[in-house]
Amino acid sequence: MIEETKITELIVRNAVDDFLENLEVDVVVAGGGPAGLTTARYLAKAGKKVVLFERKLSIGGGMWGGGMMFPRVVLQKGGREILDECNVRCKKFDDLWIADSIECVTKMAAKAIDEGVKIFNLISIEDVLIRGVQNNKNNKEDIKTRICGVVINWTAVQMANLHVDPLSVKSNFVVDATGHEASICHLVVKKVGKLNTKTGDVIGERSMWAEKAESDIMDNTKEVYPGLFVSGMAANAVYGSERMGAIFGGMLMSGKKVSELILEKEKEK
Ligand code: 48F
Repeated sequence: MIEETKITELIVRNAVDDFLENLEVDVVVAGGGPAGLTTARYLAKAGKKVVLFERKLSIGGGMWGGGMMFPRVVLQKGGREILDECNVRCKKFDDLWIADSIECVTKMAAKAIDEGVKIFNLISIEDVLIRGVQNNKNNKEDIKTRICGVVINWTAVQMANLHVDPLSVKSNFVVDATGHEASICHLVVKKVGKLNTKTGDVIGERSMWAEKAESDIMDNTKEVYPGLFVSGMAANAVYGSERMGAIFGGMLMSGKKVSELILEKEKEK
C-alpha cells in the first residue's frame, strides 16, 4: 500500500539528512554552470568534500543554450580533453571541437555526482561567513579576515521577497562560479572588503573578444579575497576582461585550474 504520508516522510527525512551531512565541508562552489561543475568534480575526485549550491531549478547555467539557442558549444584542445573525461562526444574542425550542449551539461553533471559532489538546487548564496584568523604563527595581533563559509536561503524566499532568515554552511574555501554576475564577489565588496583587483571592486566584463577572453581567463582564475576563489566567467567579470561567447574551453579549464589552486592551498595548511 502506498501511503501519502510515507512518501512525505521519506522525502523530508532523506533530504534533511543530506543537508545536515553537508554543514561543514572543504569547499563550497557557488553556481552549477560549466565552470562550477568542473571545479567541483575535480575537487571531489581529489577526495575533498564539496557542496555546490545552484540558485535555479536546473544546473548547467549558460551551457544549455549553446550559441544563441543553437545547442552546440565550441572548444579548444584543453576543453575537449576535460569533456572527454565525462564521455562527451566532440567533433573536430581544424583546431577546434564542437559538442552538443545538452550532452555536455547532462554528462558533466552525472560525472560530478559520481565523483561525490553534493549538489543542492533552488538555493541561493546570499552572504558569506567571515572570521579573523591569525596570519602569522608568532604574532597573535596579526589577524587577517578570511571567508570561511556561506549564508544560504531558498531561492523561492528571495523571489517572493519574504522576510525569512537564512542558514549557513562552513567551508575552508568558497568558489565564485556564478558567471557574468559574479554575485559572490559583488556581495563581498558590498559587505566585507576590497578584492585584490586593480580597483578593489568587481571591475565588470568588457565586450566580446573570444581569443583574448579565453587567454585572460586563466590568469584571472585565482584567489580574489582570502578564502574566496573565482572560476569561469566570474573571473573575467571580476578582473575586467572580455567575454567570449559560445566557446566554452576557458570555462572548463578555469574550473580545473581553480581546483588545482585550492588543492595546493590545502597542502600548505
Ligand atoms: O552563467 P554560468 O553558466 O557561469 P560559468 O560556469 O559559464 C559561463 C557560460 O555559461 C557562458 C559564457 C561562455 O563563454 O560566457 O555565459 O562561468 O553559471 C553560473 C550559475 O551560477 C548560478 C546561476 O544560476 C548559474 O546557473 N548562480 C548565480 N548566482 C548564484 C548562483 C548564487 N548567488 N547562488 C547560487 N547560484
